[in-house]
Amino acid sequence: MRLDRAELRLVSLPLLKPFRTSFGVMNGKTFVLLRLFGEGLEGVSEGVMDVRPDFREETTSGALALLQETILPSVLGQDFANPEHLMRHLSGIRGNRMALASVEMAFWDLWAKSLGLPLSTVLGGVRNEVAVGVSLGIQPSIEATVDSAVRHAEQGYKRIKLKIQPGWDVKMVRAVKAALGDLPVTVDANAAYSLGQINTLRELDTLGLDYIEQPLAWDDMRDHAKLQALMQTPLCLDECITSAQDTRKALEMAACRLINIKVGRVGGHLEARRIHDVAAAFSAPVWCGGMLESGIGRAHNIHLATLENFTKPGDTSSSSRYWARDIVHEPLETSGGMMPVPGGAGIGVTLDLPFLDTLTQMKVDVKP
Ligand code: OSB
Ligand code: MG
Repeated sequence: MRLDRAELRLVSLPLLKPFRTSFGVMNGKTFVLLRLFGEGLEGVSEGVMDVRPDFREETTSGALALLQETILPSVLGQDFANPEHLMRHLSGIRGNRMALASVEMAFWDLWAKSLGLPLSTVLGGVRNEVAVGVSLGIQPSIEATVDSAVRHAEQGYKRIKLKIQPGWDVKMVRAVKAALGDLPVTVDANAAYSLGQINTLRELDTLGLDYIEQPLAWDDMRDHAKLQALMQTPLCLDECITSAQDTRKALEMAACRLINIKVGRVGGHLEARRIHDVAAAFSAPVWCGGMLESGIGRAHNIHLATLENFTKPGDTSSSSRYWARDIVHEPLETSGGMMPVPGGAGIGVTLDLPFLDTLTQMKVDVKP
């Protein structure tokens, strides 16, 4: 597959409702959209870096510059036999896995289209729909949280994940658990606690949660290992994991018992699949996380989640939860807690270009 040219955009899509986590409030999603052209076809990806480096360290502005000035010029005009070949070519680039994932994922879409196959098939997926849960942001009150959790449970979501932070945890989680009965409930702290708050963490341990996601610092596996040794409830790492090597180390030191895989966080589908394989070798389940993606990133996530060891419900819930109108034509909607894998070649969704143009803050064409 020869890569002819690329188009980079910075896109802003307003959320229907603000999404609050321990690190801040999001009123919309501003993301890097990459269109990669070759052999008369087009592959598309969505970056998961944020405007502020408050989840991990990469930013939209930093990634745009790196993609435009360094990564894209080094691959355009070149021929790559497959995604492995492309990533070997880029292997000298340290870190910056969100920026690398943008190119890698757009290439997979392009390559799957050239083969005339759905991305899930090319990745080795084993199902045509994936189980999903929902991630609920921090609400103004416990009543509002219980209400929202019950409404989403009624829609069939297979697990409810609650965002927590110090002062918004045990009491709220207890109320939601009481309202939901047997439905799996999890919490995600986005790194808001430290071992100094062990008393609260021990209380969370008594609530029958399915797992606790990233309670401690974004870059600290060691303290997670200390905490896991004190807790019955499995820990799940998100921010800490950017590679298969990270995954091996985390599971070897028992810093967690399962992994949230976000393809955009770990450098693309190849690395996501390696993480999936390493976790399987440790008998650790994985599930597919989300970063409030538009239909492009969401479609990539859904295809990835068809791999065998994605045995826990993911975060790729219906697009209509997030957006009044998505940037792709095809609806990505769940029914009974299942998200169908978009059919057709590649990621199986197509850009609504006139609508996308109205959301585009910046656009640049990159040529060899
Ligand atoms: O930690 O999983 C996270 C959203 C933005 C940034 C980080 C996270 C999240 C979510 C929402 O939990 C997942 C989604 O609905 O896409
Ligand atoms: Mg998380």
